[in-house]
Amino acid sequence: MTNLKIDAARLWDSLMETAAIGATPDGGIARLSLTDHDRRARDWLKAQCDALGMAMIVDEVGNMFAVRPGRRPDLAPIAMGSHLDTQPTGGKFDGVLGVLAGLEVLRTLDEAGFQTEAPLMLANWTNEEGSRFSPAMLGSGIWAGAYSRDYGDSRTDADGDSFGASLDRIGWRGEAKAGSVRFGAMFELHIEQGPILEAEGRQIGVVQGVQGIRWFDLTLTGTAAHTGSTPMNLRRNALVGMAQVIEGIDRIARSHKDAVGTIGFLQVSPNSHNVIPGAARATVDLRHPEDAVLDRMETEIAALVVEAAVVNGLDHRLERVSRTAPVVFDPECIASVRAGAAAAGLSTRDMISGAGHDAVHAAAVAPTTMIFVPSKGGLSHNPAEYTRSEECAAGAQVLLGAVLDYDRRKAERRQEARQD
Ligand code: HGY
Ligand code: MN
Ligand code: MN
Repeated sequence: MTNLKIDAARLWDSLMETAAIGATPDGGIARLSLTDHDRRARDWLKAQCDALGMAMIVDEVGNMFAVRPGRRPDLAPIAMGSHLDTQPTGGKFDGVLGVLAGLEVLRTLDEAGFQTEAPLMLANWTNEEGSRFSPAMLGSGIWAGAYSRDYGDSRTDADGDSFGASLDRIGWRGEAKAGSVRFGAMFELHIEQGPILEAEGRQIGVVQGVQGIRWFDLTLTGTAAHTGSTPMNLRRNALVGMAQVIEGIDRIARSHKDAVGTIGFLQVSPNSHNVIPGAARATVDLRHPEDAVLDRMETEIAALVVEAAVVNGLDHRLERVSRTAPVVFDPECIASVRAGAAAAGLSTRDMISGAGHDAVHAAAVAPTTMIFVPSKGGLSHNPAEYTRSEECAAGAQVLLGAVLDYDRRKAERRQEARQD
């Protein structure tokens, strides 16, 4: 392992510089996918990659891939990456740390004049959060073939604006076919977004995989009517039905060990003081490490929806919008993360990810793994999200070490194969 060291101050400066793009008064970031803020962050990243002389490939759903040549242009690149879009109540680190740590690795190698055998790649994936356009991890999902480009383009936000029109409006639809840009491995550094590393005083999470995730669109339809002149027994109140579903989903999730279930998005129509809600729309988010448990939860929730609809005289539609099975990351990539952490003298903890990441879809196509650093108070998707500078630097140092270790191991493997 080389004794190359990332520049912690430069990484922190880049984090704070990009945090200004879409900054909110409470110290967070609201940089929703395919908005002008997203465009400015993309423009910023491209300028940094241009300064390093890296060619940038952009695919037809806006995924960005910057390439640093290696000694062997014939080899598949080793990728690093994550996402620049945020939640509306986003923090300064979710996603962006993984992109900027990859940039810091490239800057460090460039300064040292160090060339890897395989090319290196830095990826920024479109629409990871899925807040403005559901589902989450949409750009990497289209790249991996989980969704079509047309499906992605058709997704609309709460105002009815489409993914496709928004991507064209910000001018970041590239020429490359989605999925045409390939890499040989991907390492994603990310904040843990949970309490474990901090609680156990461990510096690096060696991520083994990601739990299963399912999102559903739920619509309950009743009758909008006057709140003053409609007797209670004649109402078809969609919001009352939705309230019963919301409470029921929380109860069902609590009844399955290690499961989580949430309704985080709710639209009420017409949302007027003196009109009985005629329609209610929500997104259901279910997660668990085992698909079989998610199957059982899905069955229970479908029955819950029918019951709430019958009791309140409502029409109902429950549509599964996305489903990612539990993912197990690549053992060789994990071994390189361990080597990177050991070289940096950092304590580690094996864990699986509660949150979804683009690495979920990357893992379907190429050997992939993730590296976690602690989140203060386990908080994320909140303006108070925080990871200390030295923790960000530790993660970037492990990312550097892992990529170099992986490059070296692969070169040794090729050498051995030639000698056989
Ligand atoms: O939903 C997730 O887990 C990720 O933050 N998009
Ligand atoms: Mn993220
Ligand atoms: Mn997130």
